[in-house]
Parts: sequence; C-alpha cells; structure tokens
Amino acid sequence: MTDYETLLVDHSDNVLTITLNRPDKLNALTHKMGAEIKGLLKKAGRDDSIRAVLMTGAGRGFCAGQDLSDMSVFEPGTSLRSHLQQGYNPMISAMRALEKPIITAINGVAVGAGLGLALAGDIRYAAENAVFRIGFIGIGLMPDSGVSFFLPRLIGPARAAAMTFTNDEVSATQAEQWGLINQVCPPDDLLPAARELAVRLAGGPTKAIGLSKRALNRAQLIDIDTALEYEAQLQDIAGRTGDFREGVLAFIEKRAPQYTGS
Ligand code: T3D
Repeated sequence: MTDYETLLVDHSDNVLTITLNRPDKLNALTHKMGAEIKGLLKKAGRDDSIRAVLMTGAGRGFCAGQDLSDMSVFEPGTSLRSHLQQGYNPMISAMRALEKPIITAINGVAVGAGLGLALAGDIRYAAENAVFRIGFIGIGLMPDSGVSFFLPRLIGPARAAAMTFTNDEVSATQAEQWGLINQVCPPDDLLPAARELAVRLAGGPTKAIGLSKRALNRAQLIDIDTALEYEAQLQDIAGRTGDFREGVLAFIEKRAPQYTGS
C-alpha cells in the first residue's frame, strides 16, 4: 500500500489497520495526519476487500489531540470554526458514515481530538495503561471532534460534565465501568484481541453490519453532522479568547497556565 507520512497502514485479512505514527509526540494530530486518515477512510468505503477497520497508535500514546506546536491556529483571521469544518469534522463524520465496523484499540493516552477519534469508532478496546482526558478545557477550549456528542451518550451527562469541566484523567478500568469503552486488555494483549475482533467482523455480513451502523447512527436524537457544526460554532468563540492563547503557550513553555477568564 502507498506510503504515508504520518501513518502506518496494513491491509490484510480484509482488515485495514491504521496506526497513527508520530510516537515522539504521542501521535498528536497534524493537518497532514487528518488528511491521510480521511483519504484512507474514503478508500475503505470504496474498496470491497476492506470489510473492517482497526485504528491504533504507535508508541506509548493513542493520540494527544491537536498538535499544539502548530501555531497556525493563532494566525490573524484564523477561525477555529473553519479549521474544524475543513479538518476534524469531515474525519469524524467519515468514521461514523463508513458502513463498515471500526475498532479503536487505545494503547495509551487519548486526549482532545484524539479522544474524539477513539470515541468515533464503533467498538473500543483499551490497554490497562490507557488513560482518557478531555484536554480541551486544559487549553481554554470546549470539546469538539464529536466529543460533546459521544461523551454524554456513552457515560451520561453528569460524568460527561465532570470529565469536561475538570480535565481529570479517567483510567481504562473506570472507562470500562462507565461504558466509555467495551473492554480493557493487558497491554500485550490489546492488539491481538482487537485484531481478532476486526477479522471476525470482516468475515461477517458486511452489508448488514453497515446497515446496522446506519440504523444505530439514526437512533441518536440529533445527527452527528448537526452536532459537529454546532461544536465548530462554539469553538470559534472559545478560540478567540485570551485563555486559549494562554493555555497553548503554557503547554509549549512547560508551565502551569494562568487563566483570567478573558
Ligand atoms: O480547531 C482546532 O484545531 C482546535 C481543536 C483542538 C482539539 C484538541 O485536540 S485540544 C487538546 C490538545 N491536546 C492537549 O491539550 C494535550 C497536550 N498534552 C498533554 O497534556 C500531555 O502531553 C499528555 C497528558 C497527553 C501526556 O503527558 P506525558 O507527561 O505522558 O507526556 P509529555 O512529556 O507531555 O509528551 C511527550 C511529548 O509529546 C512531548 O514532547 P517533547 O517535550 O518530548 O519534545 C510533548 O510536548 C509532546 N506532545 C504531547 N501532546 C502534544 C505534544 N506536542 C504537540 N501537541 C500535543 N498535543
């Protein structure tokens, strides 16, 4: 399969395996990575020999969200709304629209848009050492990438609010008890277990699984695209605050942020 700059890709046993591959940065998302993921999801939709998708991360992280060293989000006139409309929203939409099962194997930290990627899968397995964190509020933003849509549906509004407002870490065991993920595995067992499920689903009635996914999507009170567009509108407001700028600068300068509420 073609080489990818930010991903490792394997296509075997009717399973497309996508491994986010920026391990030094805990697989933080760049524009390039988002574009490569979207391209692969499009291919997965067209290619009948792909009947399940497995997504995981290289190294010790699953995905640390938006790459915060990319300062383009601060350029004058930058709108986080259009950034989301062109970047993360189509990627999350494509995961939900793909009428083939997607398993996310969460091998380490899943934060911010990386949490969105983890939750946009249909079935989630996580390693015992994986952790889940909202991330957004830590840099003065509100949840996007479908997180505000998925989180209350999976764990209920009270837990979703606590996770969102506090930025506290949620362990894999807690995540399983809350229904955020399907199963916790010892780290060495994660990929074999997730792959076994992917291969099993790839051998299933692909059309019926796809239609089931369509029905499960439709069963939500609002559709994901409406939720994503609403998130993008709100993130545009958050992205213009001083606290967002302070949150990112503090992360880059490796110091605690001093929020002013501005
Ligand atoms: O429209 C828009 O684009 C807005 C949308 C935003 C969507 C979002 O995703 S908002 C959330 C962004 N993500 C974060 O705020 C997480 C930032 N990272 C962290 O808080 C910590 O790294 C973790 C809690 C995830 C892990 O901590 P730890 O101690 O295990 O690892 P570390 O040492 O902090 O990170 C290892 C390296 O990865 C380090 O690089 P270095 O110093 O060794 O060269 C660190 O800087 C880098 N890294 C981690 N996360 C990111 C990152 N580099 C860039 N961007 C990151 N998000």
